[in-house]
Amino acid sequence: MSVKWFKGSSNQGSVPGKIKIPTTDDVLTIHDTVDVAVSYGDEVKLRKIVPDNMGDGSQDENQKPVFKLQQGAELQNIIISKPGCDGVHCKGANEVRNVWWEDVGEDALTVDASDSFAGKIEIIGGGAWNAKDKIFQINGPCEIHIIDFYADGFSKLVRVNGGSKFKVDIYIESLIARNGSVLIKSDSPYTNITIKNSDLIKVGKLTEIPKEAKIKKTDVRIW
Ligand code: ADA
Ligand code: CA
Ligand code: CA
Repeated sequence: MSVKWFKGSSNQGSVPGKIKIPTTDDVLTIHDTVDVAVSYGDEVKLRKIVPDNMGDGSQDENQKPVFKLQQGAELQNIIISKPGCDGVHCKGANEVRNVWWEDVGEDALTVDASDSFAGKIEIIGGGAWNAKDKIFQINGPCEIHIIDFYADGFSKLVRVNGGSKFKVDIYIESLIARNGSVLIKSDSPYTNITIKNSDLIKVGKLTEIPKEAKIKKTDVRIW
């Protein structure tokens, strides 16, 4: 099928409806992490990736990532099938467009940076379902943009690695998030959050962040 972009947020004054994961007839089973140096995924056609023997999708931390994006690499038009394993790892300055997680494994996407600034990680379009814990796990300083995204079922949408104190800028626009506990959790006082034009449906809390962290929100609708 050709790709239909998901445009987040209702902006209609009513609760946005549920959306379903797209389907495709292009299905590929993989047995090891796909290491992406430059780019992976077709311009228009969606491909579903089925990870085999790479982890069981539980909370076990030793599962393989489905994709590893090297510095500057991009990923587009992908469905990551159950069991999800350790999702997508981003080394830095990555673009992740129209990527769908059918059933999030240990987590969906990790910013796999340590001490040095990982640049801007852009997640545009796509969605994730059924995360037992986290969707976006940030393990190093970066700027992360989450735009036109759909999330249904999570403990945290974004978690800055527990106990970390690095600088992180989190920009969220046109998100629909439903059935979650906390949208953003961080222990870093250098957390800077912007959230615009988004709908939160049955989400327990917007943030768990230190008092020094900054948050700016406009047009956030809580249902
Ligand atoms: C847990 C764990 C971290 C890291 C993270 C992840 O938070 O404590 O060390 O492994 O998960 O990246 O999944
Ligand atoms: Ca984890
Ligand atoms: Ca993980």
